[in-house]
Amino acid sequence: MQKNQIVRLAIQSFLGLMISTAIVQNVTAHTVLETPQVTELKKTANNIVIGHGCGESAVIGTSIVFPDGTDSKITAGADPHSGSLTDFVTNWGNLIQLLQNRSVFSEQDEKTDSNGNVVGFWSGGGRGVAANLNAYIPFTVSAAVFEAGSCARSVRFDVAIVDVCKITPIGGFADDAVSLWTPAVGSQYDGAPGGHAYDSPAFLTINRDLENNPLPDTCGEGFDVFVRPSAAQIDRDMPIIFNGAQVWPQP
Ligand SMILES: [Cu+2]
Repeated sequence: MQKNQIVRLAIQSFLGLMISTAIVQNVTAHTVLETPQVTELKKTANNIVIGHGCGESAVIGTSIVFPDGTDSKITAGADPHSGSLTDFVTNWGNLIQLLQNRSVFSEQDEKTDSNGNVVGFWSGGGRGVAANLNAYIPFTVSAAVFEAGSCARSVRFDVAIVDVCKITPIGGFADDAVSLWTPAVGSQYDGAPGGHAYDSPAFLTINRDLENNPLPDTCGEGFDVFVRPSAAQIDRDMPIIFNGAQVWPQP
């Protein structure tokens, strides 16, 4: 009898905890990748998941920047890595491809670097995403190949995303104008320390295929690699250019 009561109380408090956790998650569902972890040597379909509006304001567009690997900040294990990203991933340039889909926004395009490699994309226009709803922006990630001789067991990329609710100049960024899901690397899109989601980029982690591309014996456990875009790259690649003109932020 006493034991039954204890069990019932335990179940009740567990359910209570689950409900309160669900409420908290609902409020803080930031914009992320639907599939934040993928495996080397496999092409994967993915989505940017727009998590909520800018406060009560509808999202009218979104702009995404992946680290280009050229001037990115690379950390190997706990140590800064001064060498190239190709020491760990041999083919990072141009693995991202935007999939056309006008169900969320009416316009979209990729962003490319001077070599024509896709470094991000944007989507915007139309009636927008209601502030209380989620939306998917689909894209693919082609098969990444880990450098066989490296000790990297995973590479995590910080993905900088800005959800736009009002078109303003950079100086007009406020909580009802933009949601900044960016790494704080000193770009104009950092936002303010302590602000909503400050320094909370989305992540794309590529895990090494340890069966088909095992770590060299000398590696032991191996290490994780972290790649953040540079401030210069975010400043260059975040603006939305439409028909040759910058439409966001207002120049
Ligand atoms: Cu949020």
